[in-house]
Amino acid sequence: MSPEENRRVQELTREFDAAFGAEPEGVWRAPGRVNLIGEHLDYNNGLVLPFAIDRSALVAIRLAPGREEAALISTWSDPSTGERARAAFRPGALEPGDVRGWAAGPAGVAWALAESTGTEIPPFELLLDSTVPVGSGLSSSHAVEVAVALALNDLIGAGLSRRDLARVTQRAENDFVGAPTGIMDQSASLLSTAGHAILLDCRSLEAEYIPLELVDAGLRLLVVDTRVAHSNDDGGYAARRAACERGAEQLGVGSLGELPVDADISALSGETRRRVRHVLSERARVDQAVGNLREHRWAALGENLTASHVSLRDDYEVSCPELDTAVESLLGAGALGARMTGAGFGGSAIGLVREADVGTASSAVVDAFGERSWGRPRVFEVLPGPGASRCL
Ligand code: GAF
Repeated sequence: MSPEENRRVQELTREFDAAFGAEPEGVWRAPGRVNLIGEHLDYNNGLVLPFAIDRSALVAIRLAPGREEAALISTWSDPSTGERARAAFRPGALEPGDVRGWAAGPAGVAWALAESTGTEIPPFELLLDSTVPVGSGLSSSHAVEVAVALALNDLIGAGLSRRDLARVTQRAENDFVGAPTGIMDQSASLLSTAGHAILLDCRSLEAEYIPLELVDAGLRLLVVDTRVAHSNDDGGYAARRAACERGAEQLGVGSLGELPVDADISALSGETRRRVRHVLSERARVDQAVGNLREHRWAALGENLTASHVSLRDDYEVSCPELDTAVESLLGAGALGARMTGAGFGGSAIGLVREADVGTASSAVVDAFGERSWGRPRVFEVLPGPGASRCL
């Protein structure tokens, strides 16, 4: 845990005591993620290459069986007002759709954990804080769900493994929150190790750890949070997923992951063909990127990232003007490569930038947004951090 996280844990514990009149039973942290490459491949049974970032959700929790309802407080959902958001629900009587907004994730996890283990979840008191910007495409909501899942798993003694917990949090997202997401984000948060990207097989959840030795090579990964809020439950994500399923069916396979990357897709047409073309070309780029990363071929890795963006923009059609402008500005300022990361439709872009170019690249993006009268983007560096853990 970093000194900064340590400070946040102490502060959260103090605030928990002030809010609930008792110490928490523990504090758990779960990081957000950046996906280096392999976008929209998880629900197509492909390989993805994310890493946990050095920004995290923290939850302090205490089981409180004497209460009628779980009581939740968040310092995170609306940092602009500085006000604490509050929510309450009965963990033993939850049905999908019952809880909306920021508390839907924690409620969904309680529901999915109970459904998966047959254990009744007692009411609890929870205080949440996060440094993963909300709606930034850096897996802010998955980080919260993973922290809550780890905490409840420990506190009720469910004994689920990290891979089981990834499936529980996916169930919470899919069946309770109503977002038809894949399994990459929670797996990255649960399975990452510091200093590495994780080459994750999204069907088996087998992971291979690839050292991400950017800093030694004089490189940095910049994140541009466009502040165009993105959401995975507003139809665009589900439509992409449906197009992939349609394409697989028309090509006579159960999933696009079963096809060779050079499969003949001429039987497909229009939108379905473009979506499938992205999935196959992205799978090939993941293989190339892993080779380039292992061999420290940084320029070639940069080209993989930029080609991924072009495919997401033109074939998968999940980019937006702000993401395209971020990518073009980064490249114009000398980035080796840049792409949107995450689902798209807003959220964040990343750039692989030489250390000496960090200032110029950041200013180029901010200036480009200013010229278009868009809100100021948040630009910051990320490092590959450790996966989720108990910190108290
Ligand atoms: C979102 C989803 F939550 C992931 O499962 C994944 O599909 C990603 O978009 C796109 O690669 O983050």
